[in-house]
Amino acid sequence: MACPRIKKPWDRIPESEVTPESVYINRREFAKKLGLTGVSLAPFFMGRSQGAETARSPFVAPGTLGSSCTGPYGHVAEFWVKKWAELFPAVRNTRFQVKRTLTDERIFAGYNNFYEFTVTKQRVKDLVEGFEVNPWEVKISGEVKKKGTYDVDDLIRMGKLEERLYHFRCVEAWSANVPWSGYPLSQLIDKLNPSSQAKYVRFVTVYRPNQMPGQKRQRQYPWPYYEALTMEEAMNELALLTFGVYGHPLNKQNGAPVRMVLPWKFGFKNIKSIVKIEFLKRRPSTFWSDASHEYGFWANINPKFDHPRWSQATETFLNTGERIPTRLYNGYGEYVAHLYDENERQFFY
Ligand SMILES: Nc1nc2c(c(=O)[nH]1)N[C@H]1C(S)=C(S)[C@@H](COP(=O)(O)O)O[C@H]1N2
Ligand SMILES: [Mo]
Repeated sequence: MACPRIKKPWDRIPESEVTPESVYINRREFAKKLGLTGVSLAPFFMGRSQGAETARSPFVAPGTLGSSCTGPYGHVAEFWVKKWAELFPAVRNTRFQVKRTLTDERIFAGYNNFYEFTVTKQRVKDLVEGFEVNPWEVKISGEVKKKGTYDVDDLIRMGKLEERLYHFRCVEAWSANVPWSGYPLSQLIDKLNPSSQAKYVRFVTVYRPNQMPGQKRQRQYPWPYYEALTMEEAMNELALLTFGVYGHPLNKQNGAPVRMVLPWKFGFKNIKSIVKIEFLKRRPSTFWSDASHEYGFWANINPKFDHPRWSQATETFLNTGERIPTRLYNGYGEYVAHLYDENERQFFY
């Protein structure tokens, strides 16, 4: 069965927003810069034929890489590509702009934190192939009127899908500019009608050790992955319930079929492959704060407070390899600064 053709999202990005560097990446320069920062270069350049590397533009539309819509970088679930053909690509909300270029999808989708599969970022894309993302249901429970089990196909239609360019920042001090497709979580919450008792929202990732080798092998972690937000954070307009990336349904390695994107918080709050959303009276713990004292509940990005293992003053931009300054709340202070005290270390780890 042929793959539906996916419109390349960068077709829709106005010239003025994309610098020429994004169209042609000087790989050697990029490698050198990354090398200097201590990030391994291997992920981006290995495992592909050298000939193809030089011949092909760095942008490759998912779905053009292989016969089953799965390419080396774009493990898109064909089922959702077809089912959601009329929803993608979503119209871009131009209120959200990023500095610099968009990160090449082949880079962003080839360098993943998804510990359910492996801790080796460049290997996640290879291990997700057997991960089944349809059918997919999300259970809504707790202090909320419309409890129940929702098919993700119903969930995606409960809000108005849009595309947003967000700056994405991992606590490991790398960052990317990514076009996500989703709708504000607040649109779903409004429809679900939580009670006045609901003060926190908790999310849980799927538990499938047979499809997720890391859940079997890394027994030190409290699987399945779980995260949480205050109700105020969940209702903030930046909090995006996300179903797509680069103009198509999410790649499996990016958290298909549904994940959270919270651009003012470190990457680890951006929970992937969600199967449960709970409304709670009391603050629950989170996967990373239970796994390690190095991480806390808030995890807001702030260049002033260093993580025990990574300085947060600067970050490596995954596209050009540039070292760039980290911005308070990742540059989203106008939306979230009123929620926290930027001088309190507790808000950052
Ligand atoms: N379920 C789950 N969600 C997760 C993770 C994970 O290991 N498991 N890693 C987090 C971390 S540390 C980061 S940086 C981002 C990475 O998202 P990406 O691979 O789409 O860039 O996902 C976050 N969400
Ligand atoms: Mo991360």
